[in-house]
Amino acid sequence: MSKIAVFDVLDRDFQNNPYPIYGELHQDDLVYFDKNFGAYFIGKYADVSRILNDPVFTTAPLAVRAQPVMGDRVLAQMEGTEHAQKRRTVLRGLGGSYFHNTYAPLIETITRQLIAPLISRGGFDLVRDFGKDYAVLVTLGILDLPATNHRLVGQWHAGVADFVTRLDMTECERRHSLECSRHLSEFLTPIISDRLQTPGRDLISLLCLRDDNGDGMTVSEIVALCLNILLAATEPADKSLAMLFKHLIDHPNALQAVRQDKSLLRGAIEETLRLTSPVQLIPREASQDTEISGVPITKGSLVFSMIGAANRDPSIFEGPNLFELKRFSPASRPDRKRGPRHLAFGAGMHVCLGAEFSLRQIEITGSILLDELTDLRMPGGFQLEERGLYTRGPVSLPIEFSPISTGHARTRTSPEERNE
Ligand code: 2IO
Repeated sequence: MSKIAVFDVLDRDFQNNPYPIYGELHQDDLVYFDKNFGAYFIGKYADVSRILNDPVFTTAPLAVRAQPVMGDRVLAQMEGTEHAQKRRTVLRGLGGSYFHNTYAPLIETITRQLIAPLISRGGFDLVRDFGKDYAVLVTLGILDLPATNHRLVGQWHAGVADFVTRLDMTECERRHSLECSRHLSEFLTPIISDRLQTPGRDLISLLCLRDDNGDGMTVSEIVALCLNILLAATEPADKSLAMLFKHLIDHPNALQAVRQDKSLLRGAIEETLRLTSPVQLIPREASQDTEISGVPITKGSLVFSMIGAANRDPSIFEGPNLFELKRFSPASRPDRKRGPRHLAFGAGMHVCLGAEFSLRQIEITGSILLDELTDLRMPGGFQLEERGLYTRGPVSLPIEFSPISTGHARTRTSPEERNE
């Protein structure tokens, strides 16, 4: 049976570096309880995996945490046929031939256009100079939205993301977030109305389709799903990309191996997501009295699954605090078997539907950056500062490299042009 331990999620040391506290949780088999939030924080892999798979734990907390800035329900709040249908629609719009024909070239173009002016500098900040713009531009591309004011959209996104993910919002900050949400929905509404009239082949148009009876989603439901996609696609992208490069630069052998064999990149991304999960928490509510590892949990309790902690559970992952390039490459594992899955994308019926998309996205961009930036390093003495309890990532990642003399980032990507 686990022991309950007092926990202050806002504690400065924990915010600066949660990993030692996750270590104590595993070592002493603890269930954390934060009195101020009246919430449990659960970090054992087996418990987290059960919570995310057990219908006793509902997504009810999203009604207060997300719905006010989303304007309507997000996918994770839905169940049954409604959930299955809408999830299928979004998945269809993200995958299959769409990815190959539309998104892959788009991601490549955005990546090349953004690094083109940075390459000759011999160094830039992978978060501030690249990642933030990159994350918003790819998301706007997914929704086929105009990129003209992408910095402004980025600011609105940040306001909305704060509302969903910050645990210490002041009244004034909450008002600002609601304001950002209003701006975003004013940006989206006329575009959605247009696509309801004359649908194209983009993801928003798929959401606008009606069934044989002429029934479909309302504008407010479509706006909410677009905001859901906007947040879910933008928020983790720059964080995952920057941490991938941080880990690779910290592990020169891994960096060298990935450069030589690009098929290792996918495993490197998965290992990055495990070790430094861009989403660290998933909130749930107990819909009836239950227990977690023997600790009684009463109906109505708020329970945070600490997926970032579960991903470092030593009973599941050997050397859990180490970056192990080949941990998720079955072909290169000694037993050639697939090891345990990480929980960075969640689990159960609400498991991230953008998982495959995001892996391919970071794979495309990571591969281009590796090709264009040789002799990668971070400035001497650089100290990584990560921020965020719910979503977490570096505020800055300065990188230096030797500008390559032969060739430079191409911004032309059409096959005709490439075969010139
Ligand atoms: C938008 C938190 C970035 C989701 C969320 C309220 C619902 C859901 C998640 C992820 C990541 C975001 N929750 N995506 O944790 O859609």
